Parts: sequence; structure tokens; C-alpha cells
Amino acid sequence: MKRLCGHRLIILALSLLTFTLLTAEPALGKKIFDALPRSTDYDFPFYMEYTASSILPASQVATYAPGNVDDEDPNTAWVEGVSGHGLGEWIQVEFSGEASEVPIAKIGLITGYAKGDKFKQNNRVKKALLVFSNGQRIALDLADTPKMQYFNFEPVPASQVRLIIEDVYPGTKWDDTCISEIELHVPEDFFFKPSE
Ligand SMILES: [Ca+2]
Repeated sequence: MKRLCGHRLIILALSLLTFTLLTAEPALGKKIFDALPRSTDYDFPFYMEYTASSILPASQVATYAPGNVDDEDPNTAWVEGVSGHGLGEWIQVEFSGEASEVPIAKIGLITGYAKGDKFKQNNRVKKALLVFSNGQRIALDLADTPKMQYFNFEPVPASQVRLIIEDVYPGTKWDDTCISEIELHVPEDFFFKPSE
């Protein structure tokens, strides 16, 4: 499902985002939503769509779709759906609409299924590779924690960002690799411009 990021949604989400930013580490860059225009004079349709190479079938109590990484709820997660650790499986986000290419300067990740005991019971990502639409690659080493982890880098202009699972911390109960949240940030001085 595409997530529409028009200004009306942005205003509604502003208080939540502000709280998130205040409680996070001092930010280099700002979340993509905070960079969107908030004027009511124009619409600025901008879409982010998460897809994945595989998805664990839904259980009776939860779904494991890729969009779960973008709901600001650490209790929901994308879970890969192949047998084994899921090495090589990926989740990606694609931008479209009025701004189809965005400079990404920072990524925040909550690895694993950050819902109580499920964190240790399932695999957490230990090493990941980011592959941007311009071909640039950035390797990430993740700590084994259910807290948000941030990675800063020189801004990469991208219409798509793919995160590939390269290594995991094995779960005690299940062999499924999970990611609960992904945040993407643009440079501090970046602001989307409305179309003419
Ligand atoms: Ca989530």
C-alpha cells in the first residue's frame, strides 16, 4: 500500500513526530515528513511505498507486511518469509509523486521484532547493506538492541533505497528475521519545493 504524505497528514502527525525527534539523539537531518511543505496553499502529493522480497504469512494475531516498518509502532514488524535466516532477503522503499528523488542523509532502524519477548525469540539484523537507486552502497553494522539505531552518511540522492539482510543475531525460538521500524532522514537544510 502506498503511503500518501500530503500536507494534511503531515500536520496531523506533527505533534507525534516532534515528540519522536525530541526524544531521539540530536539529529543530523530531519525525517522526510518534517521536510514536506506544510502550507495549506497547495497540495504536494508525495508517496513512499515499502515492498519486500518475501513476507512471512500473517498469523491469527499479526501481519508482517513491509509497511509495518513505517507505522511508528515498534510492536509491528516486517518479517521475511523464506526458510533459514533470510540472508539476502530485502525490504525497500520507493519514492514517487512530486518528488521522486530525495537526498537521504541518515537512516534509523529498529532491528528485530521489538515487542517484548519476541525480540530475543526472533532473528535480529546484525549486518545490512543499503543499496541506493544510484548504485551507491553503504554497509551497516547493527547492535543487538531493540532501540532505534541511527546511521549518518553523506547525502545520497535516491528514488529507491533497498536494505539487504547480510547477517543476523539468531532468535531463540524462531528462524525469522524482523525489522520493526525504518526512518529516513533528509539533510537539515533540505525542503521539498512545490511544483509550479
Ligand atoms: Ca512498526
